[in-house]
Amino acid sequence: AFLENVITNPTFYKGEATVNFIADHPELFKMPRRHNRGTKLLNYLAHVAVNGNPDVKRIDKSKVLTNAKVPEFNRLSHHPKGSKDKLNELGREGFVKWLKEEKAIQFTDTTFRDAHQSLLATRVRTLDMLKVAEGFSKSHPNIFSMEVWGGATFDVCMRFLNENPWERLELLRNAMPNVLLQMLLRGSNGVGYKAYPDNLIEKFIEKSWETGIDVFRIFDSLNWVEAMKVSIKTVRERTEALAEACICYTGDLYKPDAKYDLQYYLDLARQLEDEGAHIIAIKDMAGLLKPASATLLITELKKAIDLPIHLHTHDTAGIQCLTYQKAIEAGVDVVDVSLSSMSGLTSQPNFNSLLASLQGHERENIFDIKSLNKYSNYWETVREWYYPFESGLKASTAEVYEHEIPGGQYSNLRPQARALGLEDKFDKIKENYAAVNKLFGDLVKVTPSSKVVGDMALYLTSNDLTTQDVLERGNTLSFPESVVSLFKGELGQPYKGFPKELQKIILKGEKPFTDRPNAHLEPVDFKKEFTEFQKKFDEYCDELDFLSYKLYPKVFEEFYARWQEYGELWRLPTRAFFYGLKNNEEIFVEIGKGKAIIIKKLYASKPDEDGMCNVYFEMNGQARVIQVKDTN
Ligand code: 3PY
Ligand code: ZN
Repeated sequence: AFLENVITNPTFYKGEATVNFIADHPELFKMPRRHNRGTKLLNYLAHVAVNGNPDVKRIDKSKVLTNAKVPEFNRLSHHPKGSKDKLNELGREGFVKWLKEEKAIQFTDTTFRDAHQSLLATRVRTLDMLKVAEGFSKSHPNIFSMEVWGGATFDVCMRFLNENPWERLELLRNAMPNVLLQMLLRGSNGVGYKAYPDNLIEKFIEKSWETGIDVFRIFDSLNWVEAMKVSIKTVRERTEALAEACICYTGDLYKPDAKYDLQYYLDLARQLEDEGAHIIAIKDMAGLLKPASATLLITELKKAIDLPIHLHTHDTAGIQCLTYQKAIEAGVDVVDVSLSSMSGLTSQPNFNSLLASLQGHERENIFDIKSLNKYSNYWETVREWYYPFESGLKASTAEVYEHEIPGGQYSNLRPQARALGLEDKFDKIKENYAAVNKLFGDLVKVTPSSKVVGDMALYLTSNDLTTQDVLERGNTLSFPESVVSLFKGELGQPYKGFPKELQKIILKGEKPFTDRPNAHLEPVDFKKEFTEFQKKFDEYCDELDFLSYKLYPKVFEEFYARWQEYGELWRLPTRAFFYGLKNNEEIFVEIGKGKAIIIKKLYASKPDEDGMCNVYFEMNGQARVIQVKDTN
């Protein structure tokens, strides 16, 4: 995104540029600053050699991190036709009709998004996906879709991985042109934690589609349809992608006093169908949908609506393959899975095993399981490289039915607790999470509403408070900002409203609102603000960078500064990125198409009296020395 110029412009390279081309596109003729790529990477490696990667809180010296074997594939062959080709051929209506009529169960592979969001705090880097993306889509073109973007990946890419999320999407799109690429969109909260102006969401959807997204999975963290309308409409009217609208599943359908009962879900699905959804997703973000409930919910949904149904769950309790079995028998059209080594626990159910269990089933979909196992083995090795980000959960747990923490949040909650010095109180945090949910009137808990419940649980735990204390002396307490914002209405309206007394206690006289939070936000003046943005940053920053900035101003600013200093860090191998290089270790870095450099770290000197260290390298055989201040 920072680096487009005339050579990459399709009008130009197809020879279709006319005399006005230069006048119309002055931006393409400014030569970007491509030089210094190698030096910038050396700056980073020198920095990590002396100060470490700030995201890695503990290094286990005994870990042996081995090389991962990429399953073989033919780089010269064409991609076989896949689901993306089918969408192009049939158009949206035809595609939806095909999906409803197709007998074989369809699969979405979440390995590139939700699986690592839920197991490794969203830290999996673009390079590790890119190595297998082409081969996977060539070997398994009958995958329904690959979930590759959205959710927490956008934020984490910039904040922790120093990667441009748009570039990730572009690279994956090019590597997998034949299969549908899917993203998770938090409705009017975009890929963030708060409401954004409608026209920003519209532009974000348009650009996401242009960059490569085919399926938008849209949800609202309170199941509030009002907050999903703009997104569904935009996907329908401004793109050729599929709008997959979610009913988020929580609680237990079968409990006699369930707040969210069968009727609730059926009404919700009908409303989403009326709003123009192409597909309905059941988003079971915490993995609470039990097998019998799946049978009931899917059987009844099939009668209530005329759309394909896509089921998403997390295997936290360990029985979700059984739920899938029941769902498949009840007629669900697509289920979300991840490759074995990236499945289970707070992630999605195991793709490879589920396939094996369905062999001979009337809805079997034929995949080459041996090949899938090879991909799983690749990820098994790669996963080890990310060991500092493992959640620590060792086995599945029935406790999830009590706390209802979403899979994607669970892997983050422990590091959050650790950062607050509360790791030894993790059991209490989980208990408080459930208590807060009850206090708040039993909410749908998924980003960002789940974050608010989590913030409150951490707040109670660190201050040794109970929910009773909140009700009795809440007037004297100052609550986390996110809690106040929720009760003000800034994330929308929950089913059956907020508990009124509690709302008064939390807002302390401030008036809540009940209309859409976006209605209170100034629309973005794209023309004016984009010009200001380019002035502030760089004339090579494009519209996509501008969107990143509008969604996450501070995160983008810091990311941009690091990008200027260190360049394209996604190109570094993962072990080098997180842990730096050992003395005399050599790495090979592809810095552009067909262009590679070899970097060898020799050693780092001890700090001098000013704390400065010299780090000695060889780059393509030439000696280089980089000075870095030791800030430890
Ligand atoms: C997200 O919004 O990131 C989620 O994965 C919710 O489940
Ligand atoms: Zn999920």
